[in-house]
Amino acid sequence: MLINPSVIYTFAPPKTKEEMAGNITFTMVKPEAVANGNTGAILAQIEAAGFRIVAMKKTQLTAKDAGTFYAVHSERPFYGELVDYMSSGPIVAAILEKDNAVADFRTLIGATDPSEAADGTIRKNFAESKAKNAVHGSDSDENAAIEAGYFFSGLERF
Ligand code: IDP
Ligand code: MG
Repeated sequence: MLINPSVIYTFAPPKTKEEMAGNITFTMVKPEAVANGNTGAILAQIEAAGFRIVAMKKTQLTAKDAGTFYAVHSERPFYGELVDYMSSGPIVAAILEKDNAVADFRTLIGATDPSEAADGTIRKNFAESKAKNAVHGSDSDENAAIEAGYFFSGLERF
């Protein structure tokens, strides 16, 4: 595409039509699942369920990063434990695309507490505990867009 001088360009990440339609969600494979060698099996289950990986990276959160990401939980009693845990080792972050992505991904991962998660869900298969529960999944289209933007620029989305 040629640069059009009559258009004002910004560096805001461009939204794909799938994002505009709310068809993305954001996930992390959490530290214990990465450390236990379950990243590949979890990603395979995600792809087998029909999600397309739009962006992905392995990184490690600082306590500040984790605190910002989970700021909505800052008044909860488990916040300190959550921040320590989520910054304790590498995670794998990804943007996922599918029709009805947020709700379908929540179904795929299962309940927060793996003892309450349905059979076959990712948390039932891989989580260690309510805190170390293998994966994150966005809880709304709005938060999916915010979380995806926290980790990935427009240049990292394909
Ligand atoms: P979610 O991940 O299923 O959306 P949230 O209630 O949003 O669950 O909590 C965020 C994360 O905080 C959970 O995935 C889990 O890692 C941790 N967490 C939630 N509740 C507890 C708890 O009661 N004890 C310890 N950790 C918790
Ligand atoms: Mg949540």
